[in-house]
Amino acid sequence: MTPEQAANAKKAAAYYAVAKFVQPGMRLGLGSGSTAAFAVRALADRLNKEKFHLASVVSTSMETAALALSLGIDVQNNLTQDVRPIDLTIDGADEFDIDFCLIKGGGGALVREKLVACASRQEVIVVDETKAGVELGHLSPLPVMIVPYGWEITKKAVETVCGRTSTLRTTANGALFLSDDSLYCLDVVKGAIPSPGVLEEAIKKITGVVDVGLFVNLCDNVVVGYADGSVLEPVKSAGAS
Ligand code: A5P
Repeated sequence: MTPEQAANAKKAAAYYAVAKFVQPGMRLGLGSGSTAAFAVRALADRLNKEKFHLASVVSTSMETAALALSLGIDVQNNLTQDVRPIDLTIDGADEFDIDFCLIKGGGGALVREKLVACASRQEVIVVDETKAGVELGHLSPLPVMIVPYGWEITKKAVETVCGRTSTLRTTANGALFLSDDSLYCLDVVKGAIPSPGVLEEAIKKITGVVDVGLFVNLCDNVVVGYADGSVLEPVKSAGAS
């Protein structure tokens, strides 16, 4: 896909999801990443046109909060008790499988994204067509957020549990990547993840790990956008809980 086709696909999924799932009066969660950014724009467009009120809007990253604010959406940047339970969160993903398990964290926002997903009654994932897999792990590295202190020890432990090497994430200009919560990010190299829940649990037991980009049983709906502007909502596999 060209960058323009990818943008078309992301935009189509995001605008469809906002039109279909957002209702007046809801408590909303806003995801992070380039597809979720289209959802923020779609929400701003709907609010400007339809002038309805939302009970609350919470963001999963400082970047999303800044975008929402710039578009006139009254957003808060912390998951406080008064915005819970969230009725609906619309977020992106790096990969989804037939059970709607996800890999997230390509943008390094996975800890906040998982906190918001766990607090949400409905999690809708918007993606372009390149994110669909039968089994997780083949399309995207697996992000693991760790505390900076002792990171080399944590990195080794993560690699042992995953049976694969990892790299410490850096930014485009070569600086160490730091999340909104001042965490480092390990990217475990691609490879099959036959049991995402088992791997998630094993990685989370490692001291120094804050969370991993495996989202299991947290996604209710997926909206896939295509380069021609069409969208599809795949059905969750019958085996999934
Ligand atoms: C942010 O940390 C991620 O979880 C994003 O939701 C994910 O990387 C998808 O991003 P894009 O929509 O930019 O592909």
